[in-house]
Amino acid sequence: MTKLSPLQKARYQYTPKLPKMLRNGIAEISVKEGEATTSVADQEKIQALFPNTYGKKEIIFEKGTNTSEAKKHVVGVILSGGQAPGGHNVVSGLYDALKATNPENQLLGFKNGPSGLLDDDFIVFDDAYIDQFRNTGGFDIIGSGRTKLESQEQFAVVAEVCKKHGITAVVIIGGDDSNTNAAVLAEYFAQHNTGTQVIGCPKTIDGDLKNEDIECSFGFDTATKTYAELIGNIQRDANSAKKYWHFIKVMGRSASHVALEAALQTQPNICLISEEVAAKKMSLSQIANYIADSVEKRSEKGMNFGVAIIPEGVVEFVPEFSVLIHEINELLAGAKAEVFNSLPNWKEKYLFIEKGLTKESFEVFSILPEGIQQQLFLERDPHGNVQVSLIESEKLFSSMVKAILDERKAKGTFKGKFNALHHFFGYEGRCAFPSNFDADYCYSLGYNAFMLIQYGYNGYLSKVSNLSRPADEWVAGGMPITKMMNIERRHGEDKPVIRKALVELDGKPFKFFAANRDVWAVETAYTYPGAIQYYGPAEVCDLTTRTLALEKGE
Ligand code: FBP
Repeated sequence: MTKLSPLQKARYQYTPKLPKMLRNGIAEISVKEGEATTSVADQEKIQALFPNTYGKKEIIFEKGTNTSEAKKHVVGVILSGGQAPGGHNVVSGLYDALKATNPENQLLGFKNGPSGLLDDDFIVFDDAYIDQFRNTGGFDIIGSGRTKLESQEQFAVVAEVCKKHGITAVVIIGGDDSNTNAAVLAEYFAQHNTGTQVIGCPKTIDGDLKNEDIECSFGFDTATKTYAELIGNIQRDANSAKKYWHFIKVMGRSASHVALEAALQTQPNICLISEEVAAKKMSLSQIANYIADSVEKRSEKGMNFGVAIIPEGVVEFVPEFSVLIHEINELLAGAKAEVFNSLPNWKEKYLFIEKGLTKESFEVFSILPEGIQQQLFLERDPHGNVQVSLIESEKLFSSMVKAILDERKAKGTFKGKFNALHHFFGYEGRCAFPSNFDADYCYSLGYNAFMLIQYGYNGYLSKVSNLSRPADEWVAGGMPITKMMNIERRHGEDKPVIRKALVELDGKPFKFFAANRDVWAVETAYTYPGAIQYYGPAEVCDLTTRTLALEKGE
């Protein structure tokens, strides 16, 4: 038997907090239906694509007599996509509600993400198994995966698997893509009268699955607190040693919510926000000059150190860089990749690139450090495209800043020192022990998901809101997934998808940051959030993110 750490033992004993209306016992949870819904945009098209699940009503739960149909449920659950702290609590909340309703009910955990449903590979949960995972981080309870469930053929296989095991509902715990697919699967089940329901739960550390109904995706709270702790520690180190500039890339595949939240918690000298870079059409050298200005101003005050946060997806938001990536993808399309790869050395490859790119894109390419140039041609995905997320943008910007400062030094305008160190924080936060907020939120999402199943809803996202208030005041209910959808162009086709939430430049979190960052860029205004606290006063342990608090006007 593996020896448990004291915190692991203590977290097993933690009782997650439920919203008040879910605390009265299953027999006293009644449902209140609200207004019929419409999609956020493209209403006619979405309605035509989802004739059976479109326009359903928003619902909330309240104290009252449980009027749901008494029937035995066999529920299948999957974890989909990247890990996010709290996934285990969604499963344990779902399990507890399901067993509290009827001990005969069963929960099947399909392994390794959506592929588990296709391969009919699952375990049947029992108390002993679930108890090993309560309030712990990770998705190792059943594993996760990125297989997409989106074709009619796949849906037919899933329908067969559900029929074989008498599965009455499937719960999909995932991000915007996985929940989009959950909505399409729900429509398929309704259309084919399979009798199986589909319920989604909003997961992703990236924080980009949110809208007027979903206040935040789970995992964002814990992951950002973990990164903020590390960034705060680095800031202390920088301010102690006074000799390094730290360039810290943080996860967030495209949106910059993680970077922004980390900056709100730590007040670094620089934080790039990809959405702003795109809106202002900033070039790579504009960004590098912006950082170099901060380095120079701080050095004039004797501070040859600093911290810059770089969101993982930023380069894709730089217009000239996206054009360059597009041209590189074209340059190596099909057989041309073989020609390129057969060239004997980098010098010849470089000439090939020079000939193949437009003048403008070659100019951008030529200012990149050689390591990054080579990365653009080495790291390809299975479709032959550049994997932008693998680009070490923290190194890209620090070397561009160095080149600018060297020039300024030669001209005599920069007299300070610039030594850079690099970090990438992503995987460090995705499986942390969930904060009390995520432990409570996730357990509530799972518990609530079973209530939606019990009341017969299909194609709904488990919704828990009023999250900036204590859990007691949270509101539990459900929202049709189609309400969050619009039509977007994906791989050359119009597709119904849940709209991804990027950082809003007129939103309160960004505005607060923008109003303060000029001071942070020059002064040492660091704040130190410290490690996540699990035990102690609520104002230290149960608070959620600055983003949510600012969005709620608190
Ligand atoms: P999800 O959108 O699936 O939640 O994953 C987000 C994320 O954590 C990003 O922040 C990151 O870019 C990506 O996953 C990394 O993916 P992988 O785990 O496949 O390396």
